[in-house]
Amino acid sequence: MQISALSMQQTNWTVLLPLCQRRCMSMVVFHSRASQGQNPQSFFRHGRLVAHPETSQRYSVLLDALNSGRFEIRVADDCGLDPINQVHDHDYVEFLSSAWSRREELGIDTDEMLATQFPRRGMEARPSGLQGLLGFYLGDTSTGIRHDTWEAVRGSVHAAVAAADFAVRSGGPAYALCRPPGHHAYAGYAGGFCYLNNAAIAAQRMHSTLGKPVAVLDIDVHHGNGTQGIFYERSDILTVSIHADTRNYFPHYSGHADETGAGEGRGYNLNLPVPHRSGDERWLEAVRTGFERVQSFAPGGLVISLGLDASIHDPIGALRVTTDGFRAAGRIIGQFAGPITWVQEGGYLCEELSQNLIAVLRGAESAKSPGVTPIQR
Ligand code: Q9C
Ligand code: ZN
Repeated sequence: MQISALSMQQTNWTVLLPLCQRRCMSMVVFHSRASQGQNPQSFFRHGRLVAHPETSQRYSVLLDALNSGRFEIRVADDCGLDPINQVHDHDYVEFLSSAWSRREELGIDTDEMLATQFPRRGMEARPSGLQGLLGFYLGDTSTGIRHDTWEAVRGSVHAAVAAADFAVRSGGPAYALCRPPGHHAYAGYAGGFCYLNNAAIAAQRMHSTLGKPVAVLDIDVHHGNGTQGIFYERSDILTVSIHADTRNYFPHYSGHADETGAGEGRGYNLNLPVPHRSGDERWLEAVRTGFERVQSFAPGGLVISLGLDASIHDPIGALRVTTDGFRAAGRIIGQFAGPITWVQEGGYLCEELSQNLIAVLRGAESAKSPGVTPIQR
């Protein structure tokens, strides 16, 4: 009798738990068709002109993977310019939205406008001419302006904001298939394939809708320098970045452990650089450390800058993370008890790109948050 009572109890739990997880912890995906646009042609790698890695094929490949994985997929609504203006400088937004229409000022016929001069320290004047403005607002040569750049980067923001709003409303996780990526974009300029900082915009959005502190955890292989810069003097949005050591790696001029925030924000930025060629073990140790900092901050919501370019197979990566490593990272992060907005950052075409995305998202879905019992949620 006792034995059958016990087995009844166990049967109930094993039935209830997966049901509840499916209802509460399954990921909803948001994207915009505008991510099909903006196909940059020029990319200088070590001074040589090569094919640009940040193409719309990334969007198709990732969307196909999510479709095959039977995720719930929704097209994001247009959230307008307000969420962008909450994070970015108005003069920069004005430049991005109007630069293509001014192209004739360059006096050449072109399908892509690139910067060729960049202001250095001590050169503070804002020029009025278009060529000067390109150098003023585009941080490097990887971020050209094309006919559909503005539309594509806005679409990326729509996905991020729709996902952030869904996560806050449902209390669960949402994934934004943002493309172009965003985490290298500062308040006032583009860089590293990024124009508008989707993750920062999502974090600011969650901050306003929740009325609580928010954390950003960045696991892209590159330092999330734009996100760090945007929130550097704030204590209500924590920024944590795990990335390949930047002493000899993009973005080159930031990403070190001694960058801890300034003013009010002192102590609210954490950089966890890892040595080049690090594999799962070393990387996951940093992910755990970063996640522990997030938990100790006790935010109301969490944004993940999800780069997949820490992969051992990434064409421009510097680390050696495997598909199992990504799944394990998902399981760590999925323990967070509040709303999570996953924002796609880097991760470039390679055979394993799709499976790494599915692994991290499934890992997160399968994680049990210790503070939340199935019956409460
Ligand atoms: N010779 C993201 O993953 N590499 N951006 C520049 C210049 C830029 C990566 C190399 C890498 C940017 C979102
Ligand atoms: Zn990256």
